[in-house]
Amino acid sequence: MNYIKVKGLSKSYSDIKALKNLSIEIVWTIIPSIIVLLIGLYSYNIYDRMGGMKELNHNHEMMSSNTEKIWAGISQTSDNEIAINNLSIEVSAMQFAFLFNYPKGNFISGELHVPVDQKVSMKMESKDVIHAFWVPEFRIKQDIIPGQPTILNFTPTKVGKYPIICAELCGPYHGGMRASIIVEEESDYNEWFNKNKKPEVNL
Ligand SMILES: [Cu+2]
Repeated sequence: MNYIKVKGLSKSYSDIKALKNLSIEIVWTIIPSIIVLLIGLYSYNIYDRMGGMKELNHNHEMMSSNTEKIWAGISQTSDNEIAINNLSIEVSAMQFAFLFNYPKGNFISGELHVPVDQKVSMKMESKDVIHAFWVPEFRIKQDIIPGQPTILNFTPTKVGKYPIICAELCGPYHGGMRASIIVEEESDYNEWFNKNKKPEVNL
């Protein structure tokens, strides 16, 4: 019964004249090719504007050690840029959470707060297995690897709360490894920052 059905189907397909029409084949090949090419060029341009094509610098002032090798990242920031715009955050990933360390405020947060329209520089490292920092709304994703810091820089442009999702299968509770990024007006961010910041302890 099934055999007859399949046979009948293949026969009706071979009868379709369009499959033998060269001009239609050319049109439906060229149009998607052009669309794909344009999407590719557009994406390349955005990735370039984000700094994705910049070479990774191996001695980064933001980092604790000058000789630390940065393995991957989107948008390397020059040391100058960091000096001017110093919103640097250290991200630790572990099974099954993200932690955001604000070295300037000497505190750690489970929520990532950033001011709108300011470039954020994040250095990320995993405490155990490979995780991935993904903010679907921002279209950014970067792996977080144990022992090999990666960099992710971005400039949020819209106030709001967005999900951060681990995009690398990292264990049984991987699906629950989520956090939030809160993009807020600079005054709100400063208020939050000042409320959380701790004085440096001199030992
Ligand atoms: Cu994970």
